[in-house]
Amino acid sequence: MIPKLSELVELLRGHRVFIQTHNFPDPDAIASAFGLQVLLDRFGVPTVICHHGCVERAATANMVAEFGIEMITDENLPDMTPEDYIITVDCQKGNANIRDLIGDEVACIDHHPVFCEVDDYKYKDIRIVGSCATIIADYFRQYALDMPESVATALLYGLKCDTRDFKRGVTQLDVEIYAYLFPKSNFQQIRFFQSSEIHYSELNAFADSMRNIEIFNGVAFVFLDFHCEDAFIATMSDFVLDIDAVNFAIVYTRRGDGFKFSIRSEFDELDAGQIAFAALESIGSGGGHRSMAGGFAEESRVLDQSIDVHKVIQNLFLDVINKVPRTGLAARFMPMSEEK
Ligand SMILES: [Mn+2]
Repeated sequence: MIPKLSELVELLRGHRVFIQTHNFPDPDAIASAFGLQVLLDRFGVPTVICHHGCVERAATANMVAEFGIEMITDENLPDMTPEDYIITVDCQKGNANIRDLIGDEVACIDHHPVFCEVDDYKYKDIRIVGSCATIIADYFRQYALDMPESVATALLYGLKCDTRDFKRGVTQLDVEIYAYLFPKSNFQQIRFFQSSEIHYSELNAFADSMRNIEIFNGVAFVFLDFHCEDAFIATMSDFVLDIDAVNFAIVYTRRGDGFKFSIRSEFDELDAGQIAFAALESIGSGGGHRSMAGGFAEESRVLDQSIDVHKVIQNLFLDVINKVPRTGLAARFMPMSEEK
């Protein structure tokens, strides 16, 4: 059941409202927040977009600058109070990718599977579709509101990013929303954003990490042994999955007191979110979609198992993956194997 937008508007009216994206927001998160801000403004509900962490990619920063999207980082929000309302977009309260701010998370609009149940949202629209931008665009479509070109372009860019140009996690609604946004958006701008997704400064890192790739029966592990942004890990795991010998990609790097993971799967049967959840349960946390997921492992808990951290990580994932029953494409191209 899709909740009604009017319920959200009624809930928010008279309150100070913040739209919070996940930390280090990506194009889908920012486009969704921007679209929702414009939408709520139509109903006389002003909002402030906020987030923790910087905008990592030049492509994403270009989008923010082109459309004049105003976003405030949490350090610059000293006056938020517990009475203020927060709508989380492209993320859910309680997950590792969103900082818990002092305001009250009353609403959630997201497209990720639920791994951490929150029962006190007053408004919840969680639909498992290709992007959060799809859900925001669907509000405009359902209510037949006209959409500025900037919003359409941002939402379409978010949709293209999260589905990697319609290569993963695509649903019927995403296709309908593509057709809806297409005539309203500016493709030249999207092309400009899309052509800045890899930074020149990362080329060496790219080449070095490819030399460290290890593949076991279609499952690839790449450890990025240098400081890199979340967005770079995501780009790398997309890239590794494109290799013919790889059907499942696990890319990770050191972050704080542990390791940050980006995970990709090309077979529905090997659900990346479920596998990340199960593999990382004993050393941290993981979750996400069928085709893309993420996670975190605490180094101290990895070291509890062995000093060879990479072996621990590989074994945890391979143990889970090797037990997943295969029937469809995975059975043909990635049969069960004892080999490690
Ligand atoms: Mn998203």
